[in-house]
Amino acid sequence: MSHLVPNIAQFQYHKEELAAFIHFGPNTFHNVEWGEHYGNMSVKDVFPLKSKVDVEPLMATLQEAGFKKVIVTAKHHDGFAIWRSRFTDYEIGHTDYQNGQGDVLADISAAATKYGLAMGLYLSPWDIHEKSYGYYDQDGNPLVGEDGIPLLGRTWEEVEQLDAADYNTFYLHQLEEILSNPCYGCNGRFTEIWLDGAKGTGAAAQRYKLDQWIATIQRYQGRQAGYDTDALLFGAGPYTTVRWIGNESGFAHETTWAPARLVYDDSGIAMDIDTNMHDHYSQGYPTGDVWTVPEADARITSGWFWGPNKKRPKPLSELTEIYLRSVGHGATLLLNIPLNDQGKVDQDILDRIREFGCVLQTTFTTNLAHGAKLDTDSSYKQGLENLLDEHPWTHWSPGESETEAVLTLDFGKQTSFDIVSIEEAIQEGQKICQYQVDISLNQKDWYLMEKGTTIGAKRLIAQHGTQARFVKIWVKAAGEAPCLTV
Ligand code: FUL
Repeated sequence: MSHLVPNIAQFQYHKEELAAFIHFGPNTFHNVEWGEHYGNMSVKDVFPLKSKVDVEPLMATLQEAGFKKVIVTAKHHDGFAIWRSRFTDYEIGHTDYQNGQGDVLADISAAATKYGLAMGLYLSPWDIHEKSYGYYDQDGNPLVGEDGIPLLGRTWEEVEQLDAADYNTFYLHQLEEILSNPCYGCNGRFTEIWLDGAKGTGAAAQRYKLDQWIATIQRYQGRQAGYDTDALLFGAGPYTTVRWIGNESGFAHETTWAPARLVYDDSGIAMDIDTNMHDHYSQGYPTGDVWTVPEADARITSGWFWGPNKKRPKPLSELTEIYLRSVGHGATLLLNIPLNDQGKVDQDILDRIREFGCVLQTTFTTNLAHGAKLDTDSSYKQGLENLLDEHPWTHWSPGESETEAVLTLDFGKQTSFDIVSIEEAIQEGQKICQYQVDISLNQKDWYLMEKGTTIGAKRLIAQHGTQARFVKIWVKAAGEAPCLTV
């Protein structure tokens, strides 16, 4: 049976687990959170920072805490470009930032490169400021209604011909401007592109030519450009390889599958993906057509952007809960860290990131399984050591016809631990649909620690100060052998 498996870039992202978002732009200076048009305000007032951003402390802290990537809002919905864009005046070169000579995206890129953090690009498709957004004729009359349907019974071809300025071309130019410039990205590379689908109600209708955008992205950042992998794509319709988890709290559902299904139009063309979204969770499907990394985005403060009343970092306990319910539910965690109006990160936020990293390191540095005796009830015991070698590519599964497996760990004496971590060898596909973990002091009386459904890239079962000598892990895959790794 052949399986849907992640591509190398997806596999790596699953294993990296942690990425940081950086939201920074006009909203940072005006205590605004979302979708603002700054009206007639001069561009110098829209973005008033004069001195260079100071982001090296952030990169150093993230790197030390175990984060592997930063995704930066080069342009948010307000349309302001934090890089030097020659396609608009609404950009950093028209402000007093470093006397009009500076470039925030280049500064952030240099700092990320220095600390070896990969970079992702957030370039909002919805652009409130750009005049070409939407469809208008030479005289400024709308060609498409707010419902997205062409007015006066025109066809889309007619609308596009009459459209005075084409937004898709504008967006493509900006994309190309960033992706072709080696000053942007980590050593000139972006490994993930975030095509945010958010758009305000009442905003002009605009169709996005995803095919063209994606071809451009991969031409500069994918295998075509000589890299080993294509760039990961968020919000890219049928091309999506990283999917939204369905909420902004950083929580993946208890049952989270990586596969999603393609959605076709009447002529059989794939238009989008169906991620099985219910009640603010995209759960994915046990079988599907496309592997998608479930990415749980969350905020370290209460907002995406910094502001005087939204700058307090969440308590450590909340961050660890987010980690357990994102990474521990088979997703990756994309945690937002806002830059403040001085172009740096508040010290108490930096401290919280550091504490978070320390908790992760102290929790996971000692793998008690290393000193334990590992056994299975399966007749196929060969390769069990692969579950202890810390190597993500090696794995173990029971005999081919066995759809269930029981693993037992014996620590030799009563032992205290906090977390049981189970990983599926997702390079063979995601198959496990049920698990149960029991603990015992004597191998006769067993106590249920937890039972549930999916494992995926990682399942974390946390219970502070658990005391046991034996741990029994039972997993079941649908119709075939489960495959585990560490
Ligand atoms: C959303 C946006 O509307 C928010 O402002 C933020 O950027 C978040 C990460 O994505 O769709």
